[in-house]
Amino acid sequence: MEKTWRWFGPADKITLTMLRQIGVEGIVTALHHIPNGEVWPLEEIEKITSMIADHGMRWSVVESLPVCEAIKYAGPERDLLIENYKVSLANLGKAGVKTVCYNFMPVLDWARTDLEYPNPDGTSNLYFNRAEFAYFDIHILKREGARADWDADTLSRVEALRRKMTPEKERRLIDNIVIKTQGFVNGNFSENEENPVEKFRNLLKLYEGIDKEALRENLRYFLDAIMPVCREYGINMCVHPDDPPMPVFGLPRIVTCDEDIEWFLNAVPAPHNGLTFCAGSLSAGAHNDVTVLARKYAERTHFVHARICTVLPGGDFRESSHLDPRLIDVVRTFETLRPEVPMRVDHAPLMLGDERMGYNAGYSFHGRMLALGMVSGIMATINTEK
Ligand code: DNO
Repeated sequence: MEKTWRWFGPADKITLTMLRQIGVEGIVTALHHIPNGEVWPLEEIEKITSMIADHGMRWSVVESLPVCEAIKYAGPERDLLIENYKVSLANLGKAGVKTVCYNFMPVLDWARTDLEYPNPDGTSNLYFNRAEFAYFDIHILKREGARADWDADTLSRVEALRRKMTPEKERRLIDNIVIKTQGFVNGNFSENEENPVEKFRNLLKLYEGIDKEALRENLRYFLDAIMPVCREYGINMCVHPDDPPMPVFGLPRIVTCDEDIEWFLNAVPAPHNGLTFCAGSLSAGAHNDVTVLARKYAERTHFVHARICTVLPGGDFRESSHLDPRLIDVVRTFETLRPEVPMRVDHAPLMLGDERMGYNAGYSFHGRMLALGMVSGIMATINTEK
């Protein structure tokens, strides 16, 4: 696999010069300054491709070319937005950037409750506390019918939490779930959102009456519309699985399990319609065996996110080591079947001063560098075994 790294553009504190020194071959990035739904102009794309080329690397993957909410819930402006999306894809194709990651998750791009959960060794990681997440749903968002969506065990943990909750802890939860995890990747929220909870409620309202079937049909509609452009320019689209791979806030989900992936790949059977195999997102659901899924869907996997989660009793989950044997198996599968697939590490720990640098949540420098070293070691070992 090609060793890539998610870089957040010229304003990223982690520079291309640094990345070249640590063995990165390809860059994963986006035109973060262009609002969701607007066309990505060819000149803007080319500025980035040549900046990366000047540093001895290539722009391997777009992550993400965002799909606007109106495409997901089939709002009146969806055809216009899809036309814009097609122009952006064509421009990317002309500039030679041919792997495009996106997701089709309503409202939320990914979810964590804790961004600096302490590890025994003094590092920290992202963490998903199911009870805190349910607390946010029931007591902060006050979503109608929320309580009925949670099991008895989680509800009793929520009750225990409620007794010791403080306004400060509530603020931190809102900040983690809505601002810090979404602000840098999801055009719906900005870092200085005045009333994030109200905004969140309004976004949820857009999906009233949209069930899983409707969401699936809207995804099929979107893919049918863009596939001709993908064929013309040789672009591989790679949907990112839902993170976490289970229902949240009563919203329909799209890529959470084997059955979903099978539906998705068969709905539009073109080779350009493929997956971002994010072992991390899929492994956060105890129902998924990532090694089995990796093997089954290797042929339609155009991009790999190398990380893995451990599900704990009660449904919490944490990011596991990049040397977890399940991740080694996933890497082995892709090394054998698709050697040219770009791979990036993801959600590494904060360590050795990362915590003071203000990096985007999950995107530390030292932690990711160590993780890349680990995954590179796995790849080199597998190569010598061939
Ligand atoms: C979080 C990421 C996601 C991912 C998007 C892809 O760290 O895995 O933000 O990039 O969902 O569209």
